[in-house]
Amino acid sequence: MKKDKVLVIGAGGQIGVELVAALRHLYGADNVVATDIREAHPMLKGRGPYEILDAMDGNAIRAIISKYGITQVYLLAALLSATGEKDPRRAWDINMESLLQLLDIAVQEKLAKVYWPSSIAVFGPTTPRDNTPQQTIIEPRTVYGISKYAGEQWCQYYNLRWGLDVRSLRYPGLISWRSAPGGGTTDYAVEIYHEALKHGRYTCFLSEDTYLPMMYMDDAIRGTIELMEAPAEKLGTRMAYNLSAMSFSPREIAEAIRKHIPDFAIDYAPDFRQQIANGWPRSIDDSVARAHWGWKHDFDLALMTADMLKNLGGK
Ligand code: AKB
Repeated sequence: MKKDKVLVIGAGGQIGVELVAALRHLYGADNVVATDIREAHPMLKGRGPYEILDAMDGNAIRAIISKYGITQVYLLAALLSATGEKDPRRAWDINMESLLQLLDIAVQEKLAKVYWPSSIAVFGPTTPRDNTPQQTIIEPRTVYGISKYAGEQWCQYYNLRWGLDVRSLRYPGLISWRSAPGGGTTDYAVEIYHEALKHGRYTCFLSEDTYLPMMYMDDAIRGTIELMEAPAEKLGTRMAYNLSAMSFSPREIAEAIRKHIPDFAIDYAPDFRQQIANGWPRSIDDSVARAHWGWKHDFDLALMTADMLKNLGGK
């Protein structure tokens, strides 16, 4: 078993609950401290150390690092694209303040590694939308995207200036059955499975031909840990890596679900999230991650759909 002591901030969210489980498997339950601003998520209760923590409270972060002898931190707390547009200043404050606090603490406390997620939301309508490359025009139009792009540059700055080993991925929409997403534009791709099983129908808040890059949570968790385990000399960029698995539209995911639930019905009522999606890539070129540290996805739409429906209690 590995020696590090790991802190996960924002552990109660969609990625956190699954990442904590994977990290506890790798490092041992007692060596992974899960924290969130809320009471423990049921998947985190009684399974290892848990603390209530506000990601913007630097003193509280420092206290937990010293209490547990933390060597690595994953900072997952954030407001996502749709929630962010409802309160842009709050999204900026939460997303940036939590990162800047942690970067300073990481340098002062000489942490071995920091992980901070970025997103395809860094891209905007002026970015090439198909096979979006690692380096391209980046002019985000959501406050979430602006904060993620600024954060990427802060991560690179701390690496270049202070030698901090900080790593990051630009996640596409993430689809999971153990944990629910909250406040994203890609959330429809999780809701649709729940509604298909519960009601046999779903009203989608994006239009039928809106293609977005997506990934099954199993791949995302494995990719995150593989990036963190990769030898530092393999990482040719300290901006976040493009990461990709599949791209599909609401119409295509509905067709995949109909292979298991033939009378599943979908209709479309696009709302403000349509405009966010219209500014994002349709597909992502992640060849740099594949070349630098060997990234490879396992799940496509068909495999993911079968696994989602099986685990959510369907066929
Ligand atoms: C969102 O939709 O805001 C997130 C993301 C793509 O980062 N899922």
